Amino acid sequence: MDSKEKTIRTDADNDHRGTPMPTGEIKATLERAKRVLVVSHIDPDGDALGTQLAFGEYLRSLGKEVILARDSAIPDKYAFLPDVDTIVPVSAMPDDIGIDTAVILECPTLDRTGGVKKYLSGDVILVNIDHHQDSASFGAVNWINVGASSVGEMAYEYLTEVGFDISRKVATDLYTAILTDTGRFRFPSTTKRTMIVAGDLIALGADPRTICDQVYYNMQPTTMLLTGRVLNSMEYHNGGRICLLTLTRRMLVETGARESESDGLVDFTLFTQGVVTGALLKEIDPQTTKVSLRSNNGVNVSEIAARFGGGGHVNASGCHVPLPLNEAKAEIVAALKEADGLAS
Ligand SMILES: [Mn+2]
Repeated sequence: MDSKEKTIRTDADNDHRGTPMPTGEIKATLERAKRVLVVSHIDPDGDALGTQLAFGEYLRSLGKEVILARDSAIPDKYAFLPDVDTIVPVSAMPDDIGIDTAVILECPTLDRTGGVKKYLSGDVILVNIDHHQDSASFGAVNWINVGASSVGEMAYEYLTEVGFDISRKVATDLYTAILTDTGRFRFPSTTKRTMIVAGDLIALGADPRTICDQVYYNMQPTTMLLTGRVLNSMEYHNGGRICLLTLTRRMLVETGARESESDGLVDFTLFTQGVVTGALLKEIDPQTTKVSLRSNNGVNVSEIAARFGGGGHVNASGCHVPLPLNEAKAEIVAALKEADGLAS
């Protein structure tokens, strides 16, 4: 799930919806454990990695054997997190890892752990910590707080409650988790409590300038060149209410950027006054166009994505359209115009 999709949560003033923190239950379960696996979701983000590292430190402080596992690669922008390379790819793990307990962070279902799921069956006791609305209670212990900005914020509440001594390193992990999952303290999930926690983490040694720069303002030259090319493709339609961006194969070749370097570019479609819906069209091959859709009003872009076999959320969705770029663009503009007319 990309970060934008988290904006769909509402009622963010309520800090503690969902189940109350089962502090004693989590603590007792982890204290009984010998060997603990800590895992988060595929394609990990800052919240996944930061909170995973923080839990690793906490469990080691309890004298536990700890395995931090991941399904997918760690994005370059999180390489600065201390000891992030101790999170082991599942491809490098043996068949039997001898765990008795697992902490699963921000996974609505076990499938979200990707290849790590194979270790999460049998007698393994599962501790499920999440803040997603649709989270299933698959654990022996479940703590779901859909009002929390991030599992990083939840982890802070738990770790302080149990008296864990948060080091500068763990403060950096948790601050990164909260910063990124709130879209730099921007999404509606950002509460007064979120800011207090972030402030506490700064007091414990997290450096807001360095962390923000590492994550957001430390791009590869190829990424910046690609960003420039894609922004140069900007088009407005429907009297400036629809904004389109286009990414061609040629732009990738000419800038030397990988496709993954276009992550987040779709956000630019909503940065113009008066724009209510946006789309980024990516040429996958001569007959296929990948479309990312965004809206910031009543337009439900997931309905448009569903027409092309895709899906997502009301304000952030995606699909693959089996048409060349220009034909896909015409279809998407028509669909967005129609939806905007119905919504307004
Ligand atoms: Mn999260």
